[in-house]
This record gives sequence, structure tokens and C-alpha cells, in this order.
Amino acid sequence: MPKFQEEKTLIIIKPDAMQRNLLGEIIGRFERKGLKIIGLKMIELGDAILEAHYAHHKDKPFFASLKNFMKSAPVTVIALSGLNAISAVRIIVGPTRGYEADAGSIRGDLSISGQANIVHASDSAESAEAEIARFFKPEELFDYKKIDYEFVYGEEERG
Ligand code: FUP
Repeated sequence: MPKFQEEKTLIIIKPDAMQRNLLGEIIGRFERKGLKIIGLKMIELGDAILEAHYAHHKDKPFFASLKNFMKSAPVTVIALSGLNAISAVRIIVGPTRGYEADAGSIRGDLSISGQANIVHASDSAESAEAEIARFFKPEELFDYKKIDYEFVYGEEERG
């Protein structure tokens, strides 16, 4: 069993999910998994932050359309923590295109698009650190112990 090493990761609940009234459904899935919410807020994204966040896509033909989509309504950004949280969250979210994602994943259950795919989730330790810093000020992140900790993790996993 892996010893508890807290990992933090960044989620964006995208405009399609906000418009389709899926915010509670999505947050509930992360809560039920046992992940701890350490930061949460609603924001509107602008060009500068999207150009930083999607820098790896800036030369792709879909980039302008992706930016327009991400600006089309407010989003909810969430920082989560937990054991192996970065990969655990990517598994819950599923692969990029909803029409290819397994049933049971957020994208597999709730989307059928390659663009309107409900959520963003950090894909590595480096991007998680950069993305949390991009979307949250230090004082917007909370360090606290949850009372379910001893039931979410096994004895040897707890720090
Ligand atoms: P993911 O890590 O699964 O969010 O996927 P990517 O970083 O590859 O893509 C980021 C976003 O770019 C996707 F969520 C949607 C958008 N995208 C498109 O609109 N078209 C594509 O062909 C690929 C990605």
C-alpha cells in the first residue's frame, strides 16, 4: 500500500457543465471518491489565462474555438487533494473525447464531444503545481483535516 503522500490537483468545471446544471453531480463524484476540496471558486476566464493554460495547443486549428468555448460562461475551479490524486482524478474524468470515454467516467457518462467535455484535470505533478498557482492565490487554499480521513484511508496509508 502506498504511504500517504498528499498530491494536489486542479479541476476546471467547464462552461458546458455549468450550462447543463451538472456542477453538483460532478463535485459529488469527487467528494464520494474521498478527495478533499482545498479550494473552490467560480470565475470567468479571459484570453491571457487561457493562452497560458492551453499554451500546448496555441498552434492547433481548434485553439480559437476552444478559447471561445471556455469564455462562453463562467467556470468553477477546484483544487483537490488526496492519495495519488492527480492520476486518480484523471481516471474519474476519462479521456479527452466524450464519445470515446468509458461509461462510469465523468466524460463517458455526461459528454459526447471532444470540445464540450465537461471538465479539465491536471495531467502531471508539474502541471498540477503550475495550474493551482495559476487559478488560486495562496490564501484561497485551505489546509485542514477532514473527520472522515481514518475511514477514507487504511492505517498504513495514513501519515
Ligand atoms: P485533456 O488533458 O484530456 O483535457 O486533453 P488536451 O489537453 O489534449 O485538450 C485540452 C482541450 O482542448 C480539450 F479538453 C478540448 C480541446 N480539444 C479540442 O477542442 N479538440 C481536439 O481535437 C483536442 C482538444
